[in-house]
Amino acid sequence: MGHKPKSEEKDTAKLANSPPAAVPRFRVSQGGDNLEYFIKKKLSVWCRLHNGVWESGQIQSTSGEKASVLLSDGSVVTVPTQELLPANPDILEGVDDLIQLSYLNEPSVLHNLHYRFSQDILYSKAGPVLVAVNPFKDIQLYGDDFITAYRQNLLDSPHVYAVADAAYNEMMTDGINQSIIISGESGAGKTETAKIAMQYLAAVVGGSGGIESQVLETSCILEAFGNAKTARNDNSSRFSRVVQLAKGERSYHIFYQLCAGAPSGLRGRLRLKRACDYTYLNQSDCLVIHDVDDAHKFHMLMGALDTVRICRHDQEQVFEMLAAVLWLGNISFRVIDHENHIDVVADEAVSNAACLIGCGIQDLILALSTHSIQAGKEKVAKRLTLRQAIDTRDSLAKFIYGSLFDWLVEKINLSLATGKQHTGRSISILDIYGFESFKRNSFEQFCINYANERLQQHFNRHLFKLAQEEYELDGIDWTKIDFEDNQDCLDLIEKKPLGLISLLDEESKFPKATHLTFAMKLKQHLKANRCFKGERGGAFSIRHYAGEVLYETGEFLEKNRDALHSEIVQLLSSCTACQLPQWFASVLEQSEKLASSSFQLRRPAYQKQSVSTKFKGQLFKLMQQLEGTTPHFIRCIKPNNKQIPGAFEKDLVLEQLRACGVLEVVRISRSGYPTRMTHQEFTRRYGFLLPENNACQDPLSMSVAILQQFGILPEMYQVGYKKLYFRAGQIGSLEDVRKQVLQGTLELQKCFRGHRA
Ligand code: AD9
Ligand code: MG
Repeated sequence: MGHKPKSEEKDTAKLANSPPAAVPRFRVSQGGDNLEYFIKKKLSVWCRLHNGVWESGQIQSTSGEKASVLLSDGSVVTVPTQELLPANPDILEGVDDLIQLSYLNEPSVLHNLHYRFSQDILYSKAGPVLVAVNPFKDIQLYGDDFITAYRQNLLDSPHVYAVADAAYNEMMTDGINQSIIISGESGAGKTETAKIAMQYLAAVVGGSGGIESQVLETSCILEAFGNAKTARNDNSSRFSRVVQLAKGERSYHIFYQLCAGAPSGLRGRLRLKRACDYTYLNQSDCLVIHDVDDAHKFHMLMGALDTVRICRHDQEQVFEMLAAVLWLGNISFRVIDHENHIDVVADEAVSNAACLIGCGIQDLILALSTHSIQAGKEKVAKRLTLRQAIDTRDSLAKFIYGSLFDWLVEKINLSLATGKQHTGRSISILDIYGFESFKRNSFEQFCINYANERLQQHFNRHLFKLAQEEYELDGIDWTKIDFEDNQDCLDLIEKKPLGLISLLDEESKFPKATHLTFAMKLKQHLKANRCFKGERGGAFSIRHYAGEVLYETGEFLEKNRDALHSEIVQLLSSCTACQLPQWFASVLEQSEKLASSSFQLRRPAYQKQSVSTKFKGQLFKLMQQLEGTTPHFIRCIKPNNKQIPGAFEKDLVLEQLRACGVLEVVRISRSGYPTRMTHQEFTRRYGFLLPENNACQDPLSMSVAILQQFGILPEMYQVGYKKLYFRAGQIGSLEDVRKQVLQGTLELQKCFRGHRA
């Protein structure tokens, strides 16, 4: 039975709200505070220097509030004592799981990851979370031998394979769907990690008829269509970058691959030119990626499309749509009056685009230059201004590309599903963009951070559930510890009718609205929420779980509207020559119908949902799917911004550990009982410290005897059926006594007198 001091419940609850300091409360240090204990024992500490960097060292002396510390490089510094934190004993150097550390302060966590990284150990655990640090070089950690070793439990060090294996086993034994949720910032290694997990799963389920290679080939296809070169990653997973690029970045790989690698027959049919001839591609002065052969990649892609059984006819249609997008980008406009109204320049760009989409040239010209509005019973065509025409053209291009991507994913899924025996169980791998905070943040960052906020809630709730379940199973009375839920922030964004998205939608529909009226509206309605702050110049900030982010409202309204005129949708549905445009239009119409019926509103035909509302809907759907799964979390960390091997920038890593919730996991563990040991393990290690007559008891009673003998404060531990649970830091001090006794510097008798005092 659980050994329970009387006042325990109250104490636990109280302590939970203010996590105990990560310094030993061991009574050996009686008569002095904890720092004195550290000084007396000349224990290692972390010492924060002027530049904010933590260095390890040994306290030499103190005077008042200052301590002089001998650093590992031999120099001695004098720092305020509040700049010191306890360091972990040597036996804990480079542990597999950060939670095993006696002191879970930031420098200790960082040091542990760095220590491992410097030995090419990329993976560590933070409790149930796998932390992966990107090496930016090939490390021999993957492939068949490793897969077999993890499959047969010959290896148990943290690895993506171990996570995938756990997911697979749980799916098979519990029959519950699984998910592997991978997050981290751009270039941190999410997509590579997802591929490594897929590689493992494909190998494990392989043998059932070629599915292995098919699954792996899909990532080649999805990468070609979904990835692009950015400033931070040559192979970044991106969305919506068809029409506008920053200098030095590229659009989706597939465009360059097509231009470079299409065989001559196909080139002719697509009226294809070189990448540098297309405005959508040449605007950023970046057409090639170092060490990448686009033509070769195109041939690989065609092979992959064959492998996943996309028929040649469909492949041809895909390429037609890609070429149509490129030609759309070359369509130009001529201003014809001083109100900036335009005509479409009738050149090869329009005729080629029309031909590839499968509509009449005049129909395309009309759709790009006019917009009909209802005037009484009549429809009147109104000429577009230059800005409107460019927006219309670009949204058509984006719409075609976006729909093409969706279509392709659906096709691949169908193809993989045909002819396979279905167990109805699945493992989903989610490669999701991490939290972002730049100098200037706009609508995209808002959407990304909103998604991360939702996932963080999922993460927190799951983590707490896990921790609690374990305590309860072991008979521990564990008063729920308080944790900072981010519901307030989600309410700020999602609530109807007065949440950020609703207000944004409302303002987006209002023709005279500007970013300033939008900012005013936000201030007016949201100022009561503690996560919101109206800022100057039409900006606002949100207090996210990972930090405060300042958003500029500048392009929020335009980006949220992303309007597609009804003319364009009609044009696409009238394309009888090709199947894809019609399919795109019909999907849009259906989703609009669904949206209007679910809101029980009658909307005018084809009025698209706003981007943020659509995003919210997709996020809800995703969360719903995830709720039904057992999640496994992988947090990817980028050790430097230059994509170079070996460099580990502590500040950068620390920032990410905070942003992706790893430090939060650590914090949560600190407020609970992070150190666990079975009674057997505990008595084996510390049993010899007891007087002999105690030694014959059962392990549980012996554990209790040891704890009492050493006067460990009752609020610092709990006794379960199987295990002992310690607050952070407790084992460190027991370890210290053990070491001293073993070294003969502390006599057993003295040690007891000291403890019983
Ligand atoms: V983005 O948000 O899509 O821009 P990711 O997906 O997080 O980003 P990605 O997986 O593409 O990053 O990794 C970036 C680069 O890091 C890769 O191209 C590799 O060169 C490198 N990388 C990542 N993980 C590993 C690894 N386990 N081993 C070796 C790696 N190199
Ligand atoms: Mg990626």
